Amino acid sequence: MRMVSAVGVFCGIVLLRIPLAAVESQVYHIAMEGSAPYYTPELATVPVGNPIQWDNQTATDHTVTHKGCLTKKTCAFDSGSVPPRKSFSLSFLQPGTYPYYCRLHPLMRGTITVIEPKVSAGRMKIIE
Ligand SMILES: [Cu+2]
Repeated sequence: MRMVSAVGVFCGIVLLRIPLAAVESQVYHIAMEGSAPYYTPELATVPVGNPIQWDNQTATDHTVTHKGCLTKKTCAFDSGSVPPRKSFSLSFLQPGTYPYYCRLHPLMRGTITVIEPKVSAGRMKIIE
């Protein structure tokens, strides 16, 4: 009986570790929608290194354009037109706050905040 319990506890630990590893590299999805707030979530916080993907769930084209691309400062990303049912992905952004909008519909606005790995490292310490 003791052997069975020990195996059960061991398997439990292994199973807990698999989902944690999956969360680390998880794609962060932002939906493009036809009504406010248009980009859902409108304010997104993503740990550095996590890919970010915008999914166009509407019937028209949209863009994901960093504000700096229009102000001629740093242009961190500009998707170009993303057709219906298509996506735009970013694999890496430096930590910082990135306001963005749709070139075709300037009312569509969102903000991505990419945070330092310290935050997720802190979470790992609590779990272990
Ligand atoms: Cu749009």
